[in-house]
Amino acid sequence: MPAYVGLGSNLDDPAAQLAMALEALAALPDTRLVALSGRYHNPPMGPQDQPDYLNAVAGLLTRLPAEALLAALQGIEDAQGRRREGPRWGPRTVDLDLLAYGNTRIESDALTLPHPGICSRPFVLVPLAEVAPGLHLPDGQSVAALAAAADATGLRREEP
Ligand code: ROI
Repeated sequence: MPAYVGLGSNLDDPAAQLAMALEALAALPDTRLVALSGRYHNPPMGPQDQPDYLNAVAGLLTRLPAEALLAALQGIEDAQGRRREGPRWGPRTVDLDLLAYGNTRIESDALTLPHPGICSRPFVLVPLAEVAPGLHLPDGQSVAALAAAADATGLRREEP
């Protein structure tokens, strides 16, 4: 199954946090890391009294069920010292969001797919469109069209 993961960090050397998380994604069982967007610097969405974020999107091919993949992502976050008791929308060492899992729609207590933040977050849409320009959300919306229409003010792609 193709799956897309949003990565974000704004604490403890974000570039190193993303690199570590990518190594962990590449090492997941029954999973291949097949695509990686550029890295985007951008100001925080939410409370502004926190450092800027580094965001990227990874494309996976996986045989893990969505719930197992989500649990694995949370395991990677925990291994990198993610604290969950901070303020809502506070700073984080690493955040791994399961954005889409094939065309699956899920609404359970544990998991909503596609991720409800995709459409409103330029720092998700723009890198997602980079790795999956032909992707459509289950409701038919084109990710490329959403990204082209997004307000990318403040989103700065890192030079390779
Ligand atoms: N803001 C940006 N720019 N990038 C993120 O990854 C991000 N993640 C979050 C909140 C706190 C909502 N803000 C963010 O979880």
